[in-house]
Amino acid sequence: MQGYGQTLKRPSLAIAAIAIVVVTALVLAVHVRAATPVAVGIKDFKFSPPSLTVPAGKTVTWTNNDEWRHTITSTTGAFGSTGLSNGDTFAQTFPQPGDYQYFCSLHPRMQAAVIVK
Ligand SMILES: [Cu+2]
Repeated sequence: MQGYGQTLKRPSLAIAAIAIVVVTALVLAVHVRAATPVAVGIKDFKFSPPSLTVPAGKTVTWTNNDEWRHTITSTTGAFGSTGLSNGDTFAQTFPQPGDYQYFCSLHPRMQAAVIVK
């Protein structure tokens, strides 16, 4: 009789364990998607990615990974950073949809865009 009881318990424990794993995976997947950083890197005199599309309301963070100072300067003057040294970051929130072109004021050939949908 004892053995019979154990065979009944084991499948329900296995199902519970699988359910916990599945729910945890789903929660993590949703969390990772929501927390996906909207980031632009600066390296070798380039913004990467050169064109970034984000939903309205997102905050984009730039990080200077270069040995040279760079700025994030809007072509319309809508936003702009000071000179960023290696490791410095600059964050800008984009509440309104639009095509936001920017460049580096120290190296004007460095050009990129944030497209807000
Ligand atoms: Cu620059």
